[in-house]
Amino acid sequence: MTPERPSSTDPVVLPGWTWQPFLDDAVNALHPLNIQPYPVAEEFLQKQDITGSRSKPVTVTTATWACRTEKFRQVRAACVDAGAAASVLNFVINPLSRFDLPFFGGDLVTLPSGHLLALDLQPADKSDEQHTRPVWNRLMPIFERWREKLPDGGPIPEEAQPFFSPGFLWTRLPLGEEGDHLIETVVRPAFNDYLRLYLELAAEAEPVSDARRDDLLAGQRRYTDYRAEKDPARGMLTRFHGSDWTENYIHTVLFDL
Ligand code: DBV
Repeated sequence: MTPERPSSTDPVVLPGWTWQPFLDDAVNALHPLNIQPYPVAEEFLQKQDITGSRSKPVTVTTATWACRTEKFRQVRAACVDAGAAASVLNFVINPLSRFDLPFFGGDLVTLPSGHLLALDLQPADKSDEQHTRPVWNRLMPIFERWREKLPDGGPIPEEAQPFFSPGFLWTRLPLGEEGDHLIETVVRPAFNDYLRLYLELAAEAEPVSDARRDDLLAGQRRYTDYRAEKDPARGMLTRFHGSDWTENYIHTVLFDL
């Protein structure tokens, strides 16, 4: 059988998926960068299974869009569409450690209990001012503009703090019209503002020394190891696609540094 998406840069199109416009915005924003496919095994490019109960089966599709560019080691979007059961866009840009850049991290999650929305430019080393200050100076005004329009998402685990910037936009919204309206008028423009700033920072970034690169790489590894270990999607993905597939997906695609 010919796979539906032989390449990681082939479009992901999931009809009715909540986050399709966000993914389309992101892919369009990346297009000027001479994007190249990123190697992703076929079973992770697009995977379909049946979940739910025997009397109410639900089709679930998980698709991965990914690329690399001159300055990005890996850009990847994990796209989950299980209808009313779950809808997720988890989008991460992993810069090459040769450039002094944070990660772009977006976690847009719709569950039967509501929407969970996280956006940040996440530091590789939060204690390194040379790494954080130029980013935070430009991120904070954008953060301030959008966060006053959204309810606070509540506490996040203490152990996760080192991996977030002070510009971490984090909210929970109810399902229904009110939530949908905020997603369209606040979360989507915020997502695009964070991404625009990130791409500006990347465009300006110059290669660093080998010693500096090694420090940045060590920070990137701490971040990636944490994300792989604590991935909040592990339970959901295991229910949908099984444990072997999920562990391989987490370690060889989502957090593969
Ligand atoms: N999160 C991922 C990946 C996902 C994913 C790869 C492929 O890192 C989805 C999917 N996140 C996902 C799901 C949930 C969350 C929750 C399904 C709900 C889990 C559940 O309730 O069962 C932000 N995401 C969360 C939470 C936080 C984040 C703080 C709540 C954690 C919890 O309740 O335990 N994820 C976290 C984060 C980034 C991120 C800050 C980067 C901006 O990607």
